[in-house]
Amino acid sequence: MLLISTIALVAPLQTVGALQQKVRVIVGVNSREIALHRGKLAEIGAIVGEIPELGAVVLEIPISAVIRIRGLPFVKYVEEDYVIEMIGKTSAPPGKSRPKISLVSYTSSVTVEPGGIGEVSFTLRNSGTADATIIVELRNENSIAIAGKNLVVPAGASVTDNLTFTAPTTPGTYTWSLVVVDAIDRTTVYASGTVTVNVSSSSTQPSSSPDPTYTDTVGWNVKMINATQVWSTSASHGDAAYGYHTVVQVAIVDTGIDYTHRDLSGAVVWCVVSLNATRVFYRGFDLANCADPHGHGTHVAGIVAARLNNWGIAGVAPKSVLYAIRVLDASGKGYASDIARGIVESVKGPDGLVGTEDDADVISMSLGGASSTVLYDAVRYAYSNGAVLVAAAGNSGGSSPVCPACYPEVIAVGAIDRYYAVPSWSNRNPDVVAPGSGVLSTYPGNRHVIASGTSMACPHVSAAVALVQAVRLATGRQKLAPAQMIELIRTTAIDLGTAGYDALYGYGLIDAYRAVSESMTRFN
Ligand SMILES: [Ca+2]
Ligand SMILES: [Ca+2]
Repeated sequence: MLLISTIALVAPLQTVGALQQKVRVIVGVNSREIALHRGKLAEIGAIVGEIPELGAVVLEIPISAVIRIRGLPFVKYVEEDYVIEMIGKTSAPPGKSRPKISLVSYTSSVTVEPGGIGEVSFTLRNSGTADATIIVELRNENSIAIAGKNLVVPAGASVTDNLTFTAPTTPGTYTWSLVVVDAIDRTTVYASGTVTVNVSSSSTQPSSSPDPTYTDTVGWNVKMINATQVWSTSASHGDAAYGYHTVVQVAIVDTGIDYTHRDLSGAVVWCVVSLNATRVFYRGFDLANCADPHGHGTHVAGIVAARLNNWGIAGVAPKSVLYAIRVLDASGKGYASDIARGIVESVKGPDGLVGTEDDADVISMSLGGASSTVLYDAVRYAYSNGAVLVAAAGNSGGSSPVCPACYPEVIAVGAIDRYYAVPSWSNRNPDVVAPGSGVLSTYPGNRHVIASGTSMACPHVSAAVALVQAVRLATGRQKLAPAQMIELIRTTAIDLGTAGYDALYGYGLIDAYRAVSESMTRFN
């Protein structure tokens, strides 16, 4: 990343030719005074684009002019308009050595109410010479993991922990198993034991089964975050239980969306294009402008909104309404100025005005890069105007989320796989985690493909936010403000890994059902 400060420092050492090289910068001025300063800026370089709401002017100038721009009294900041990328697919982590793990003791019998929360505790011992990264799973009679936890057991040490699970809603005696597998090579089973789960009713709980009306494939990822439990409230909440409400819209800020995909039929209602440092710009209802030449945005969109249409798959909020905000080009890249403008346009919505019902309620960003002033200004603009921002934590395995997930106003989402393990590439210290490894979703050309990345985790949270807002509105409540939503999403997550917040899982796995139900009891 070429920083402006670096250019300014090295510039005197460059040849005259290098000083004439053009650089694209964003110049920040008071948003009310753009018209006043435009002329002065145009004397120094070519104005490429503007984001008036943020007081941002995109300029192409010779490198030698950076210092001159900096010296202007009305200039608040100057920064390079650098490239931000989609957070795409990555390969699986390499294999590891296999330590010696044994299950010393565990809860072999547990009694729980239908749909209630049960607990199984266990003690593991590692008698090998290397630390062990393992997964402990509680599997049901069909060998499907009901609960799981990623643990490190140091060499020569014992670890005691527990798993909590949601019991079946049908009373009866179930024979489940507690299984300890290697976190990397899951075919390696270190230990296992039988757990008898007695489900006996003393009260009736709402059904947690997926909607029986439809035959769409409901992926493990959708079930894992308890979205189907939200759908099962449709008898009382109507289509809001599927994420639909007339004034709830989710902006997918990405490579575009294949709006012609049969599984996204009718989902996309509006389009913004901001590409090539805002030089290519469109806002309107001609959705063809927002077609997806890459595939990434279509995959993300399907995780949110793939339709319940008895075909293909179902997304987390399968009746939600999308805005296609195309800010990344066919190679999955865009400039900070493009993304900032895309965010601003999402907030304003089709009517071009902030604070109206068509403003995007959720801004889903499966993209990231270094921090920038214009990007953070756009994030704060959205946040202060009521939009909930959600972003991918990043796929570099770094110790903190990339930007915009790096900002406190944005929910940073890390990935877990179907075994509740955090892939090595998922950036640490997210707010929450969501399914992001091996996720089936929509792909251009009426196809469905499996993809991995925190890009795939992010839209699960975006959709859950849409479910919360839609159900709140459908039940006569106000939408939650962004700060309230961040608090809700964090505190209703299923705690995984070390108790409380930890670097791997953040506050834990997003739980759409708990978020929706607690939003009703905790907020007016
Ligand atoms: Ca479908
Ligand atoms: Ca509006």
